[in-house]
Amino acid sequence: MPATILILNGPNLNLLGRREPTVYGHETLDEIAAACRARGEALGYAIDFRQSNHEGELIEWIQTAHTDVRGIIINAAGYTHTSVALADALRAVGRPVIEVHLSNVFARESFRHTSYISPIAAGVIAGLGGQGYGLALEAMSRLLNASPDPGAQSTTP
Ligand code: CA2
Repeated sequence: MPATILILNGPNLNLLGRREPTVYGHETLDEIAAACRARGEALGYAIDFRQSNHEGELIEWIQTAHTDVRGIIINAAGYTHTSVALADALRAVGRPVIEVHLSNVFARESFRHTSYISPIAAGVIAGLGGQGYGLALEAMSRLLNASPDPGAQSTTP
């Protein structure tokens, strides 16, 4: 079974493509998920792509990330700027994290310039729309290749 990259999406991202296209574009979350699965397969990873409007559900998914989850890509949406609890869960799970935002949060209201997740993230991608997820997958794959899974069987005799 291929190793898994968990991609988490926070509140209201289920509305993508249907509301506020001038801010968030025309692509739906299902379309982004399909592109991520294809890119993940090409990179040799299974993609577990999820969205929730509930902080506790996101935290439970992080806490129960299976041992085959090697890395986490997250667009925590509004919780990015508010949730110490989500950041604590990401820190505790001990997997590399890459933070993604569709919009350039630094060109928007000042409350979006603060992220509780950035200090624990290996990197942050913002402002590139749905393609940010694909770029995050490429970066995660490189990160994981640079630090192989300690639990993996060695093929060297
Ligand atoms: O740019 C991003 O990806 C954000 O994470 C999106 C969040 C926002 O609170 C962050 O500051 C930046 C908002 C997600 C709401 O998504 C919608 C999509 C379509 C219509 C309405 C909301």
